[in-house]
Amino acid sequence: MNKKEKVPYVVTSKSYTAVAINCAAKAGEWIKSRIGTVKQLSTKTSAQDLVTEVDKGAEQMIRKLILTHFPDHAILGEEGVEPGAEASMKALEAAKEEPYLWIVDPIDGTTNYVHGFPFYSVSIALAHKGEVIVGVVYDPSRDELFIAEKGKGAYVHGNPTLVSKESSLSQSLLATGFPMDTSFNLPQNMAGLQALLPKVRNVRGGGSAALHMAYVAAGRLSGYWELGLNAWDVAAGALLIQESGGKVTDTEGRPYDLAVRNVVATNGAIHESVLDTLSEAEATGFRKD
Ligand code: 2AM
Ligand code: CA
Repeated sequence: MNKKEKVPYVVTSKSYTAVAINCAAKAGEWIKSRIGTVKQLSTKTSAQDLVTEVDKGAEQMIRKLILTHFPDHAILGEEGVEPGAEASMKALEAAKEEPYLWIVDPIDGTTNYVHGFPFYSVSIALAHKGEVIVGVVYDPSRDELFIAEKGKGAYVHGNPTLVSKESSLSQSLLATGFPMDTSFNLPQNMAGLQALLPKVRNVRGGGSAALHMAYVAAGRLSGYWELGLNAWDVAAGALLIQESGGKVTDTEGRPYDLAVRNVVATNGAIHESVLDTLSEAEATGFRKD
């Protein structure tokens, strides 16, 4: 090698999980410090689909940090992909075979963030050949950091997380979301809500998929379902739930993988009941043709 050629400095011997935690904590603190200061509110696919300069700044911060430690890893971040379902699916298709792929949502729950409703999160996952091996969800409002490592369990505040024990829908507290796509996903999700609500204790719609999934992992929710999500909303939360003893599939019961957009995530015990109810209500979000 030419002696004068500049070789970028790479910090070695830092674990993937440590980097994920560092990124989530740093970005989360910065996001929180900027709450109420959003200057440029832009819309993506519709007037409801919001993005701010804070989303973009946080993603940049996370990208830089990841690449400082792992310059040859790939990164799929919400703000690096064109808006809309098709672009998301294409970006994932192109990236999912990468040996190491970081999947980043700098703010999951941007609408809440913009309104000062304290239920939003930073979601960071690392997939190895398509399988999620690290998942971190950070809630800056409560300073709660949820961490999962494949095969090693999941933790919040250093304590292991465990899904809840409810075994029937009538004892269950569920959460869902209200999709942006008003032509198909929204009416489908509303049909699911209509069918599930009378059977359960109640349903919450907090507005952050990743945080809802972290709550399922921690036993604060019995289950969660939503249609039309993206890989960055779900990847970290899925590992948290699996490592806490719960179950994550698509709405037709197929095992979770990075391409799953219609998600059912539960404590395991109520999983079949949720799937059956959605199926009976024809509310799985899969077109019949
Ligand atoms: P976001 O805040 O990162 O956009 C709430 O129902 C969930 O849906 C949130 O996790 C939110 O993530 C996500 N969401 C918001 N807009 C979306 C869109 N256009 N397509 C898919 N998911 C969306
Ligand atoms: Ca986001």
